[in-house]
Amino acid sequence: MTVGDSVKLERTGGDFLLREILPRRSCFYRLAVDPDDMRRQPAAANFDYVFIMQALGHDFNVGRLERYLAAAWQSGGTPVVLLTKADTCENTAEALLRASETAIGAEAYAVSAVTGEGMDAVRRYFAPGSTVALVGSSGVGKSTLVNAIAGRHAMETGEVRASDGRGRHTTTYRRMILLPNGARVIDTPGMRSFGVTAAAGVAAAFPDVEAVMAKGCRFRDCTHSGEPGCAVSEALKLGTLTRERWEQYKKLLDETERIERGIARHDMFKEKKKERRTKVRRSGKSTDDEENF
Ligand SMILES: Nc1nc2c(ncn2[C@@H]2O[C@H](COP(=O)(O)OP(=O)(O)O)[C@@H](O)[C@H]2O)c(=O)[nH]1
Ligand SMILES: [Mg+2]
Ligand SMILES: [Zn+2]
Repeated sequence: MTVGDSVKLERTGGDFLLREILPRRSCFYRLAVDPDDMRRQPAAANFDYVFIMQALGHDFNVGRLERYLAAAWQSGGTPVVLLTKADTCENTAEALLRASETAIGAEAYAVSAVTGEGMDAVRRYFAPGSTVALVGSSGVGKSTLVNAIAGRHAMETGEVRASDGRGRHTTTYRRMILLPNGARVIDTPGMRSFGVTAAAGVAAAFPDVEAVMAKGCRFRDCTHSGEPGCAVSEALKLGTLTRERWEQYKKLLDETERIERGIARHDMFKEKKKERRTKVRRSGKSTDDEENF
């Protein structure tokens, strides 16, 4: 279960029992990579838009933007790119152009919570009944944006730490905010790892490359590395596809396939582990033994 989920509850006496997580109309996944686990982990569900947020300056990164875009297109929501902290950047136009070129089919804006730049455009996404999920690294201004949109201090911002004598810990906070007009916003905590976990997302993030591939190469098993009649080579020569986009597409697809294989391997491993436990249980050994697997 994740933030934004709708669930079916059943009343049992004074308690409620979670019966079912209702089907999600959209879901943004991150990649959980523990030493002994690798899986898709839902980070937010049932939103209409995904705001991919990067701070102008050091945080702005095209490669990371592409990864977020692939994951966002795959989520079922509509990606929107926000370059935040425009007030701190001398040349927002250049970065905005780069972002727009990268995010084909998505809107991109430079915004500032300090000067209010771009905020009118952002507000339009918060129509009554609409849900927006915010994704991006820690510190890019997600919570600040929520507060600006909500017009009140709904989220803690900055270094969200408090001390209560038992050491520092992150303050707990609500992650889905209902705005007065009925729009909702989901604030996700900064993601250290996220992953594009299906090739479909990569295809959606690179419609320019997909269009070239759709033309078809002379050989059905073309590797696009210099064969005659290759649509990709031709597009690269004509300049209708840039070398950078093509290289990034291949890289991301490669990475995605590796992740998919990794998840499949871990799934198989978990399945085998379960089978072994079942066998142990059948053979009547004590449950203590199960812990050894
Ligand atoms: N200059 C400037 N600082 C901002 C802006 N938005 C957020 N910040 C600051 O960036 C820091 C991190 O913001 P926060 O909203 O907590 O980021 P989050 O981790 O993505 O939720 C805070 O100190 C904010 O005051 C902005 O538009 N301009
Ligand atoms: Mg925050
Ligand atoms: Zn080819």
